[in-house]
Amino acid sequence: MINPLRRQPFRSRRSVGLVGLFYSGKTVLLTSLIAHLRNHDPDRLPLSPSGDPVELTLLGDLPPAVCAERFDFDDHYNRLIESDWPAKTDRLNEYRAEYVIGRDSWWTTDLSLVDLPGERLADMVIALHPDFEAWSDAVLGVFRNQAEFASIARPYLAAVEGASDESTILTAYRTVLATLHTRFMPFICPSSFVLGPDGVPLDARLGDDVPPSAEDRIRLKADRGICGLARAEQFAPLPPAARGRSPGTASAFAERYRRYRETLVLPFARALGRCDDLVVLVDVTVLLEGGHGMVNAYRAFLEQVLMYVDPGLSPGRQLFASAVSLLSLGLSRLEHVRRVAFVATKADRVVREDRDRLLDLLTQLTRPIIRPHQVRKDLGVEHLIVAAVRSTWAEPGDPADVLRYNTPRGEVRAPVSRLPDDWPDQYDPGRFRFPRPEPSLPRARVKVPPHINLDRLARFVLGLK
Ligand SMILES: Nc1nc2c(ncn2[C@@H]2O[C@H](COP(=O)(O)OP(=O)(O)OP(=O)(O)O)[C@@H](O)[C@H]2O)c(=O)[nH]1
Ligand SMILES: [Mg+2]
Repeated sequence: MINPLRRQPFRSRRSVGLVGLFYSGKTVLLTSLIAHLRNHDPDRLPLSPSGDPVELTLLGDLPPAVCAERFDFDDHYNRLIESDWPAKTDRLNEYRAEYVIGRDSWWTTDLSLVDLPGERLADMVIALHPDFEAWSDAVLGVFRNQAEFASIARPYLAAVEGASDESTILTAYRTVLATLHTRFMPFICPSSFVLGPDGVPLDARLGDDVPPSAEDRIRLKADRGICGLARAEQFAPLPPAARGRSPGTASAFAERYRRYRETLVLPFARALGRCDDLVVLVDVTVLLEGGHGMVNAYRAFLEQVLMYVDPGLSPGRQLFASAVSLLSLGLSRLEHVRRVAFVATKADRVVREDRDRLLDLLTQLTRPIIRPHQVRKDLGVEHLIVAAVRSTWAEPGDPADVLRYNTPRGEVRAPVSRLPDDWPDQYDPGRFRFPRPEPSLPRARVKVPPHINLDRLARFVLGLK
């Protein structure tokens, strides 16, 4: 867009999607980043790697363009100031604003940052498959091929072999999802099971009397969770033989699957696919705490996300992108992801001496998944470690495995696991432990949150070198 009456007559548009599992730190990252961008201090958030003081100026907030909901910055920031982390996200939302980078620029940047509930990412496998049959085969394939899933899914596969009635099949599938949820395995599809179509999380559906035994908890979750747009709209994956044996159930499931995909999945999947850049958050500390089953599940899920988004420009698409840009004098662009940053979040949960190891673990996990995209297409990839709100510290003389943080009740000294050089071959939940600090932020709004490497992420998001 060109406005000759303005000092900056040109406006460029950028949209960046934040993706990552629930609890991976997307909303905190966005809140801290926006606080820095709005109140930019080149000393605290250097935007030039060479150290030149590049200033960023906010011209004003804009209404969302990628989705309907506005990112509630004030609410999230106020909670952080009160030493409370932001509430979990229950729908797609967006922060959009116009900035000028530097003093003499002719350009403004219309920047959109898109946040989403992490649970919905597990539905990327639905976005990827327009047909219920293909989705069934893909999901059951993951269940069969991965040892962690296979034992959990076995009773379900046996149940579909022997039963043709809908209710038995759905109860058996919900039991699989309830077991995955209880074991913190992030491959719960459809995601409506853990985050209802109305945005109500499964935990809120369980009520106050959650049973202490894992089996009873699984039974309760299987009873309360919903696999579809509503109770009467549920579906579950069916193997080919079961589809042949019960065509009525298969076609009912296929119809409900189609409605679910169109209503709940495609709006956010398309929004992500149209972003210029993706920031993929990986909470390495939680993957270490959760055991090797969680890492395997995470890999399977990340593969599905990248398969749908298909980041990078193939030679054909690149040609098309250049033509679009040329014909519109560079003011319009092909809407497709061209760069991906993998970010290990919450870097303040590990000791300073382990930050290089954190980066190594992130790279080891994501490189094999992104490399096939990089080899075939023009795609920028970065790996970073970041703490959006650095909430821990160590004093000189502290043991090498201790971090301190503040709570309203006083200072805490917490033990911290040291990071391994490589992902261990096998490890159970509980072998690694990291502190869960409360956020400590300056209360004066002219101050900005303390961070680790947020400046590098800001450069990525703003498209600066
Ligand atoms: N120590 C530390 N903890 C953090 C940081 N960022 C996030 N956390 C922790 O991670 C939790 C989840 O962060 P969110 O930003 O809400 O996670 P999310 O990815 O938006 O999660 P969903 O909304 O459920 O998808 C917070 O409640 C904190 O406990 C950080 O920079 N440092
Ligand atoms: Mg969130």
